[in-house]
Amino acid sequence: MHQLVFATNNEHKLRELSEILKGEFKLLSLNDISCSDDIPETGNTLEANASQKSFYIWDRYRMDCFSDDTGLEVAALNNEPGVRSARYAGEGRKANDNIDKVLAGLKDKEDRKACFRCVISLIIKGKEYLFEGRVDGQILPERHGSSGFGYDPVFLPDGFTQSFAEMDAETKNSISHRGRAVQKLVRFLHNEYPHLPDQ
Ligand code: ITT
Repeated sequence: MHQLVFATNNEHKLRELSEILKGEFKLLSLNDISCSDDIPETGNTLEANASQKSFYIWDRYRMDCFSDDTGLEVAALNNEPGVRSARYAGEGRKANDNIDKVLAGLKDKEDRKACFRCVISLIIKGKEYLFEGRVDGQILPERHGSSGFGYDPVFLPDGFTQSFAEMDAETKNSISHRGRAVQKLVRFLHNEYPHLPDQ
């Protein structure tokens, strides 16, 4: 089975993608390749950050790899937190603080529309390909559920009655921003690189 390094320091993402890609690719974590660096993310867009993370690995390890950068975009907050989603409440703050800041910003606002956008940068044999996935929904007035991570407890995807944090992993992955971007990546690899060598 072909190996792909997933350039992320986020264990939740790693778990999600191991589940989605099982049977398709052997996923290697940064730990598996003995990389303990905190990979920089200094771009102003999801695309730039995803690229930066993938090339960080390609430049140093010359291994096929991918990374994703994800943002929650809330319409009434001028599409914030966006590219700053991980650090919305400040450097080193927790997901709970980020959620509190979004909820505070939406207090008294009627429009609670939001979306998650995920951009994946894939590098195969040194060439980069980008894939995007998006899911639209609403920010709930309070937290619901305890699965998932990040903003999941306050995100209600359109057409569903459960927040991402109330869904089982399979349901979230089938409709989520990351799940959709990964489906594109898998389709692309099957079509364009059907004979990647086993490693
Ligand atoms: P890496 O860059 O190491 O992959 P990160 O946690 O910094 O990990 P991102 O910059 O892509 O990841 O994500 C920004 C934040 O957006 C992340 O920390 C979460 O709080 C949130 N987030 C990302 N994906 C999410 C999801 O599927 N559900 C809920 N929140 C999510």
